Amino acid sequence: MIRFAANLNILSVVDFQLRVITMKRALITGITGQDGAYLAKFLLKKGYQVFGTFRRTSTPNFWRLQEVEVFDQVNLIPADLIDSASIAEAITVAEPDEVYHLAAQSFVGASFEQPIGTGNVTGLGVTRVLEVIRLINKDIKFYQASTSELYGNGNAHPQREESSFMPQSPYSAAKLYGYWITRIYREAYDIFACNGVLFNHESPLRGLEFVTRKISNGVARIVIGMDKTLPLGNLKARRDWGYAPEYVESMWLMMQQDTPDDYVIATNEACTVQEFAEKAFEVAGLNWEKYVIVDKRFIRPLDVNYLQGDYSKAREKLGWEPKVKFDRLVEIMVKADIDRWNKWLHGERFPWDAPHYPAETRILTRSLRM
Ligand code: NAP
Ligand code: G4F
Repeated sequence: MIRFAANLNILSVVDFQLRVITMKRALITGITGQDGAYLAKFLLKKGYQVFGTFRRTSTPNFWRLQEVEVFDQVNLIPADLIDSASIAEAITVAEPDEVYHLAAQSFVGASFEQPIGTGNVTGLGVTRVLEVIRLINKDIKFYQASTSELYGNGNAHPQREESSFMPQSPYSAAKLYGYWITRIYREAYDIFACNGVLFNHESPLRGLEFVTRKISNGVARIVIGMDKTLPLGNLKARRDWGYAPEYVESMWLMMQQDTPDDYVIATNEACTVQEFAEKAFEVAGLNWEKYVIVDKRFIRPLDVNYLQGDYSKAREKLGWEPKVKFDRLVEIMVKADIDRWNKWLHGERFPWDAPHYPAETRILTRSLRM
């Protein structure tokens, strides 16, 4: 089927026809999140027509798409993971070749406060998407955003694809269900469905409640004199921290293979939260010990102690390799937040202070309402 694509650079009629016929269509659930924004940018560069689901919010939430400068190139479809009909609508409207399922209640801390909601969205939400694919078009490829949290505390490290799972939170229990339902749909219905078991990946687009961004933003606020301390929880937790823009490439690579499979994506290096704080304050020329305090409100009822991923399979089969390592990652994040706060001091808005739904918002539904 020839599909119309609004963002084509048309050089000639032949070129137009070739490109329109071959242009792949991707649907990203959770396009407003950290990974969603980077993946949208990545896929647009690859020549995809990109569709993404978003939730209606009282304040617009498109700042990440604006920050990576793709907002006017993506097509947005309203959908919520607790609403199967809206997922069916999104897949019907987008007619995707590939679905990247990134949407989730993704904050482990919040999953202890809302365990049932997290199970519904982060767990059952996966089945809702897979069911629509099974019923509408089994040729659609499916990527599930699985997580290193699945490993919990039950393993030696580094963890690899065959390591056992021992979830330690309602979030990771829900993700474990998502992991297995993905494999079950692959085997039962022959759907191209794969799990990317991604270890922590961070960036200046990371949500403020996650520890890395909380630290980089906290350092920036201390630098400009807004705060005097940075309260944190478990400083001893070890994570394998990578750079989000590189991790989204692995998602695409998994979807281009001849057969669907599951892959660990990581850096194979692990550092503690304390080491992240030490390095972050060092980037700003400060000594962390003067500012970091432990506040028990940020200590979880259960926590994962040590995550370090062995990405050998991804390197061998996908040719994927991380380039940005720990020190550089911390530097990128701290410098970005200091830059944002300095701009704010000079009267500029923060990127997330989007004032209204911009006029160029391309919202699609079958019963177009705008
Ligand atoms: P994120 O920034 O928190 O983005 C989550 C996305 O899900 C947002 O677009 C959010 O929409 C959407 N969402 C939440 N609840 C929803 C619902 N009920 N219906 C529809 N959409 C909903 O997360 P991320 O860091 O980009 O991570 C992407 C995925 O990878 C998540 O599934 C996460 O669990 C998983 N993962 C992340 C990491 C990591 O280190 N970043 C590692 C392993 C796995 P709003 O913007 O409206 O909130
Ligand atoms: O930054 P975090 O909240 O990330 P966490 O729990 O590792 O989860 C992230 O990575 C997972 C992949 O492994 C994803 F699946 C998940 O969606 C999410 O993206 O916490 C990291 C560590 C934890 O051990 C936490 O207890 O930092 C510790 N920590 C210490 N003080 C803190 C704080 N975490 C937060 N959020 N805030 C603190 O003040």
